[in-house]
Amino acid sequence: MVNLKTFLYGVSRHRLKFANRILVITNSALWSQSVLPKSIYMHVCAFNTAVPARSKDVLEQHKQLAMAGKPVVEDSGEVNGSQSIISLINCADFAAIKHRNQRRKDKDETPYINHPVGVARILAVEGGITDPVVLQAALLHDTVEDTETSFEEIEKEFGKEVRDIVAEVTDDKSLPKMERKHLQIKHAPYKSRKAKLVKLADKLYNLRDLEKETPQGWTETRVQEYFQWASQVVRGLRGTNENIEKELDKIFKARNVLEET
Ligand SMILES: [Mn+2]
Repeated sequence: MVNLKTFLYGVSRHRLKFANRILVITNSALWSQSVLPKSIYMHVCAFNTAVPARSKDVLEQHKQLAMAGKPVVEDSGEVNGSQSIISLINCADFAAIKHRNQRRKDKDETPYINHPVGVARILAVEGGITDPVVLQAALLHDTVEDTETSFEEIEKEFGKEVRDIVAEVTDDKSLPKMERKHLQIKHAPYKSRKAKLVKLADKLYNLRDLEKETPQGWTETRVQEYFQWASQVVRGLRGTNENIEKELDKIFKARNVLEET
């Protein structure tokens, strides 16, 4: 979704002042009610092409209206709500297809898709997150790391904002495992807020899984080391979502790995 900050940032890059203009605010875009200069319009359009909730037809309609100097007003939040639901269903479907041959490491070999869906559930239900972009990224967060999916594919299907979050939470698989784990600790504090949310929910899901059952082939030491490592990553993600962090702390406390902050 294009928010006010993103839009104004785009406008400021063109060094134009919108102070005296009326902006029509819709859920996904802001449009000047006065005639938009073509360059600005194209810039706004560029932002919007990254919004999966906007179909090409709608964008074309907006373009025609803006070019004719007419305001672009979308009639109700209903449309945008439906668009968000559609984009979430699309993400869930995409992720289900991508992960179709993967299983979790538990003894029942649970289908892998349970994990991304569960991460999105933690964010929505426990974290109170309703931002569709964050929920979309949660559903897709392991597709590039663990399946044959490219960032380009994610961007084409779901837009740049979703791609960027997925990229932030994707480990570089060309690096050795220990190095990747170390980098997660090191980079955590510098992630965007949206990426931090996905990472927190991902960790909570995985730790709850570990609490339930030791994966096949794991020793107790390996499990304990995982909790230890996870608490160090989470340390860099703190101050992002109170509820999810509280749930993580319960687990860390029980395992005696709570980091002093
Ligand atoms: Mn994950």
